[in-house]
Amino acid sequence: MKRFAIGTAGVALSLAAYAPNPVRAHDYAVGPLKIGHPWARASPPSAKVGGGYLAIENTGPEPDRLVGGSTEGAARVEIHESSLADGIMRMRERTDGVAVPPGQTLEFKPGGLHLMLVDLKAPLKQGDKVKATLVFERAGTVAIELQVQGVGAPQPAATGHTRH
Ligand SMILES: [Cu+2]
Repeated sequence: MKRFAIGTAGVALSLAAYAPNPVRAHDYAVGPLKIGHPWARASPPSAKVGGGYLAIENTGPEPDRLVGGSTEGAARVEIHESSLADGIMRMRERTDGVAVPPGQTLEFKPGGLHLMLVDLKAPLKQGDKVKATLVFERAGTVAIELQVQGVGAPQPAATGHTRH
């Protein structure tokens, strides 16, 4: 019986070790702000920019504002918003940042608000974790990691992207 139990544990362990890169939610907090599951999309080898996505929940009574960020993976981080107009996806930079009203959750996702990683130092590869920081007007700075996910998820089209 004992041998059988050990053998079972070994099988379970090796299955876990070989499981293909499960995407797990991961969260961060700074002050009353909760940062939910930051991720980025894998980028093609020639891409100079990549998109970063996350949710920001403001559990406090005061408004805050995401005003910027940085990452080890790119020269700089910009806050962008994509919108569809006349069938063309366009992006514009939110140079004044983006408000996080009290009691609300702001979703950064493909096709909408996103972090634009500009001048990538290397392609973003699925399974990578990319360190980054976010800067809020009130809550200050928080260190996060963007989990790089596969190319399957829709990404903001490059069409109409304003020159950086
Ligand atoms: Cu963009």
